[in-house]
Amino acid sequence: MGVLNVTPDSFSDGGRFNRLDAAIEHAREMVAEGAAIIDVGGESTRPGAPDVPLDEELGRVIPVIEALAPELPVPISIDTQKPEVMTAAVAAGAGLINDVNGLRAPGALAAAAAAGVPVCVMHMQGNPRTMQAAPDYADVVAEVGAFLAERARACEEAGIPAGRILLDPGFGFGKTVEHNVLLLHGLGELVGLGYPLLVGLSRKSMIGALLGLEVDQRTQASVALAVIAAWQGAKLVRAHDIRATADAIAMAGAVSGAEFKIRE
Ligand code: 7PJ
Repeated sequence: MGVLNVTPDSFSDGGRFNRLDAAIEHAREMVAEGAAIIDVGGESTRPGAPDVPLDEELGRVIPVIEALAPELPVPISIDTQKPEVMTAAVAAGAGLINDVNGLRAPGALAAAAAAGVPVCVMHMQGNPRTMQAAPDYADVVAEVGAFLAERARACEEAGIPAGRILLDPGFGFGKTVEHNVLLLHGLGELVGLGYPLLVGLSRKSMIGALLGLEVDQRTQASVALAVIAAWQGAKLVRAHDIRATADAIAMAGAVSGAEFKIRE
């Protein structure tokens, strides 16, 4: 899943792709490099980011989705927490709803169910403004797992079929570096919930904290984290550096496939 930020303030590409032409060009490039989904987001969720008004978010994402949907050979996903944006984005051609808030906003579950597309529900402790102040867990893997199981149940009760639900542990969303590391180490437990897992580790601050690298220096470490996640069973990896990530997880897939064949 290639990240297409259309925010003026997104932390990892500095808002370079906020203009329509540049956004379309970047999406094409990511598809050419191996992206299977393009994730369009108009609401920065970096720690401390201000809330984006509905009209402004719609104005950022809808023109991009309308331009991309007819020409891209892959589905477009909409990264939003707002039910109105989910509905409008799917009407404009988006084929997946990606909500870092786990469809917890009033009306989000109903909007996603009515849209009739797959959803990704992510775990976050707190909200983007405050989440990094004091993340706290007794057992991060168990607590994130329980939350995701509850959200999957809520989705199914709202009428979203199990086969259209993806889960995401939400790396960096209300988690310390240690929480993120423990969560990735224990990812197999979340795979066991029985829904495909999506992970987003690309360029995240845990890499900065562990290696002392700036955002534009985190490609190699991001690729390593993507492989670790894929090796443990994650089905989708959200990333900025597509060629490197796609090649690396293809290698992980080739080797895990070989193991499967030998056992047969
Ligand atoms: C994620 C996301 C993630 C999902 C962002 C960033 C922050 N959606 N949107 N998972 N992260 N599903 O890219 O660093 O981890 S925005």
